Amino acid sequence: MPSKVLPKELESIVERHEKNPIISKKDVPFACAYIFNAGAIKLNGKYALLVRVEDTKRKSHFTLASSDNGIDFTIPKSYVFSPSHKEPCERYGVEDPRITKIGNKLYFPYTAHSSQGPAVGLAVTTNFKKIDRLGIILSPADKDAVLLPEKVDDEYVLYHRPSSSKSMWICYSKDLTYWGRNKCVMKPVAGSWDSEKVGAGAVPIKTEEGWLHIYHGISGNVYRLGLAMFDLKHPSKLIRRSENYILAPEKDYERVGGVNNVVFTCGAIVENNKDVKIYYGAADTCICLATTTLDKLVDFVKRY
Ligand code: BMA
Repeated sequence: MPSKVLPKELESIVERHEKNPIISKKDVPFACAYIFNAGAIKLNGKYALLVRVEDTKRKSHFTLASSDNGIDFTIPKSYVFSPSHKEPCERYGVEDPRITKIGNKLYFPYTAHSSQGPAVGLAVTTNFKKIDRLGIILSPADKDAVLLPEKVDDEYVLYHRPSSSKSMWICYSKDLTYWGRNKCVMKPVAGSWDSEKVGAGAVPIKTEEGWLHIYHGISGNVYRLGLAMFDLKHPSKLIRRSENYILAPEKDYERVGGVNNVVFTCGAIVENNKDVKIYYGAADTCICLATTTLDKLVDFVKRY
């Protein structure tokens, strides 16, 4: 039997914003090389992006872009978070923050880089004015960590990718410091768009059907985005996974840059009317916006 075709209208269930890239180097009021992969959060009606800025020494820091409409962002003249001189694991920079709100706290795991390889650091804030470091929570080589927005059975839940495994793993903690019960939850699929590595993307979105992940997959050095659904009560249980990707590098700004052929997300925002804004780094050079609806994403992961 021939394979099922993907209907034409589903080729683009996410729509690129006409102003893409919505943030690029020209919008940054200080010298930098690139601005990309951003954690995203909407607080009191305002949008905030914790964006990775690579300086001209090739070290990444975070700055905080803010916006009233989620499209036009302003960037302050300073970093909000930089590699700590006291932390050997951050010698080469801090990268790819993913912001999760739990209660009134904003937690952001990030990738810390050093000669040891990537490791996972965790920080917490309420308003980004004062940020507390909770330290390196996963030793090298590990990255692509994202915290679930709710505790499950009174434990925090973190998805991550140990570099040796190329797969997405889960671990749990009662105090955000000590993490355990590691388990592999989603592997690359041979011959597919995510055949080489898979890792977390945006903070998982709670739906009636489960935790919806917009994750990244790599194949042939091309980074694309796809969907997976995990069980609400047992977040280690993969229920569904889209065979088709939802976003791939096609536009010039996604195909050519610091690293070619990359679309990579660290954050999406679900509006009250269930519209979804996916913020993504393009070609490790700039920040773009793609929009869709939660219904479309859930339907897609169930059927395609
Ligand atoms: C991943 C991460 C991302 C980056 C991507 C493409 O491994 O390091 O920060 O956008 O590679 O270079």
